[in-house]
Amino acid sequence: MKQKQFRYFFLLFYCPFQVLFGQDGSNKPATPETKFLNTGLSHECSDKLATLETNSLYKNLYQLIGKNILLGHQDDPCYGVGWKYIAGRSDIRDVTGQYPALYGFDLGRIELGLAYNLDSVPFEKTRLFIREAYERGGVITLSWHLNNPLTGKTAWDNKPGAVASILPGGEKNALYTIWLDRVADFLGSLKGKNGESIPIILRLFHELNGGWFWWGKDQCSPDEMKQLWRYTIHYLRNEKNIHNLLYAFNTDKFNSGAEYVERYPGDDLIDILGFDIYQAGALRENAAFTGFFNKDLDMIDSIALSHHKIPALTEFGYNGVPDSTWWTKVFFPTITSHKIVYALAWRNAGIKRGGNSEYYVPYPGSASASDFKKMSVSGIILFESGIKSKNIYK
Ligand code: BMA
Repeated sequence: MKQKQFRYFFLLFYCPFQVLFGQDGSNKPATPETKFLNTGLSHECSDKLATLETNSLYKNLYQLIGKNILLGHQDDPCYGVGWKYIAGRSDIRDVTGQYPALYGFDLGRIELGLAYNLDSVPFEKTRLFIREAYERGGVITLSWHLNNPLTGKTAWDNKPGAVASILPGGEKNALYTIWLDRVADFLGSLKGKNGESIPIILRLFHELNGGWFWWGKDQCSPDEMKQLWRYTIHYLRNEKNIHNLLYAFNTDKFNSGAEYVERYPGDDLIDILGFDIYQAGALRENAAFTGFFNKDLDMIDSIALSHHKIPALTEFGYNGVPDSTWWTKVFFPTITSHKIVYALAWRNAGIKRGGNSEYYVPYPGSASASDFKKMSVSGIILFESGIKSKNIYK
């Protein structure tokens, strides 16, 4: 590295690293939470029958609180801007030389017994990509944009009544149970080289404080939502014997702790507490976004730690990332001053039907590509090699 470049690198990363994280690279201040973290409590995940690898994933993620953040990307090996299903390809890898540390995929439409998900990704490919990601030491999270069981339309068909209809006694309970059987079949089929189940972070009923999905806040009562969580997890755990899951609860952006926990089903069910946020609409400008983002991160840190759970940024994005220094000026300083252990960027759909484009991580030549690459060498945010070195399943 040339002298000038090194100085720039030093100023950009080492100095903020020192300020934010201290000499030992830890950003844990000596708070009561920190003491709690060191007591050895809370190192078991919520499923008392979780597989060894699943429990290790939980313990190891817990240990990363305040130290590292796994950078994730939805559908990363499936497609990117201008390409689809090219072996070994990933927009994150094209820009940084490395795959992300965390991979998101979606199960939407698996409930119907279809071979493709709602974004046309074949489930066979998802299974293969999950296995490859796991072999590389990466972490996998699945969301589920399941259709509306009452109307048969999409997840965004938000007429009230669907949640009540699938609870025990409801007219669609039997149908929902078949849907869970199909999810369980898929989850149970995810095996590593030695036949062990691959641990998955299952993120159900996401953004439930919004009104856009059929499971949203205007479509059911808090009690109905809690019952649905309880029914679903009980069924997967106890009826289907699925024990390779950590469960993530997540809202959209939120205004208060009370709003956050209103539909929270309980510490015996959940492992990870997160929220989703996008730089868009009223939060389009960096200052507005950063203000809201900081406030929600502060709250998620304290809610998660008081429940002895793992805090995470379960989805984020700034479509197209038009600000060429957004990663190092906005994203990096904000997330590294908090305790989240992972951040999942949403999918690089590219140019969509109708001409709009959608992508949340850069591809080579896009506006924020070189800034993202700079961020990738901080050592704090983990990519492929960083997560591999953590041996997260051991
Ligand atoms: C949305 C968009 C949609 C996609 C959906 C589920 O945010 O990316 O195009 O179908 O997520 O992945």
